[in-house]
Amino acid sequence: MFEVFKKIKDGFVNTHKKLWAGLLNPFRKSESFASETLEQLEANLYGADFGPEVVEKIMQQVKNSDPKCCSLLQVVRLTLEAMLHDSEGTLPLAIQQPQVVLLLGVNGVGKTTTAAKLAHYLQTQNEKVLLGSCDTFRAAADQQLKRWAEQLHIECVRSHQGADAAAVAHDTCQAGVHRNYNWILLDTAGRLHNKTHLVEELKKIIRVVKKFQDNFPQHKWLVVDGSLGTNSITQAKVFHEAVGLTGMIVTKLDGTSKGGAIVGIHDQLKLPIYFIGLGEACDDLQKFSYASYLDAIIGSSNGSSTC
Ligand SMILES: Nc1nc2c(ncn2[C@@H]2O[C@H](COP(=O)(O)OP(=O)(O)OP(=O)(O)O)[C@@H](O)[C@H]2O)c(=O)[nH]1
Ligand SMILES: [Mg+2]
Repeated sequence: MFEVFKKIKDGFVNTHKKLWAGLLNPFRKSESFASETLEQLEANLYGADFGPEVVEKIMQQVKNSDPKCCSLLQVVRLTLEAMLHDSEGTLPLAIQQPQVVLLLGVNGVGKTTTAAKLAHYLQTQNEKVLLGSCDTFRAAADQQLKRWAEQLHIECVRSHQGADAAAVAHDTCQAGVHRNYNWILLDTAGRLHNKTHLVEELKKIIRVVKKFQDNFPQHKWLVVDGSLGTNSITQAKVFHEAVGLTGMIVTKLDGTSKGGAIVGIHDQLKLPIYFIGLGEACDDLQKFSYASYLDAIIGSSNGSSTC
């Protein structure tokens, strides 16, 4: 447990620095918050990429709070806790029905790597996992997932370059259902959210998968590159409108100074965050816990209840 938190803390160290730079003793209660302190906090919040709406909400709370009762750090933490209380996705583990996950998102955000990491995570939870390589667009994509699957000893349904992605999704579900897999993870080709015909392809995959069972795919998760910060909100909205997303995975948060984007993205989309990616290795995927995230970027919650 300690190791897991260390990884999260290390991953968000730059966000932590960005958030508290130039703010002296943000954990101390005082007579009043100096105007320079408020200006610095606001600049830092923008720097850590919380996004304008979240910054506005935090600044409002700070201005409405009593500095004699609450330190700056406590107000920020409590405000973010309230915004994130419903942000954690819960995985339905150890259940009868196969769970189909469609991983989608724009090019290079980390879908294929995340499919492998997620498969590895589920294996550690004693779940039986099948991968489907529905990125038939690039030959290299299929090879990438094949390598991961071999390394992790996980079965992977594949086809050839140029094959119909929906047909691969179909074959994967067929194999998964007949052979009693618990999880069927479908990696898809990166596509720009504004390229309508590519988004149509995604809809076709969903239609085909639905034929197996009406509630397939139960999970349509957008993979978002966390290092791009709140810039990802626009693409996320387009995908959400097109396919009705059920959750998100935010990748590449290791080393980013834009870790505040997690709050900004969740605030705008209200989608649960299932996992965060903190590196390129198969065990660099962590279940999203808002408490651990806030511990990493702000500090422990000790004393916040006195506010
Ligand atoms: N540092 C870091 N790198 C990551 C993370 N997740 C993925 N990557 C790297 O990001 C690059 C792109 O990852 P892919 O998994 O190929 O991304 P993709 O979305 O499948 O890409 P396309 O299929 O081309 O759309 C690779 O070099 C990965 O190793 C992460 O959490 N942290
Ligand atoms: Mg890929």
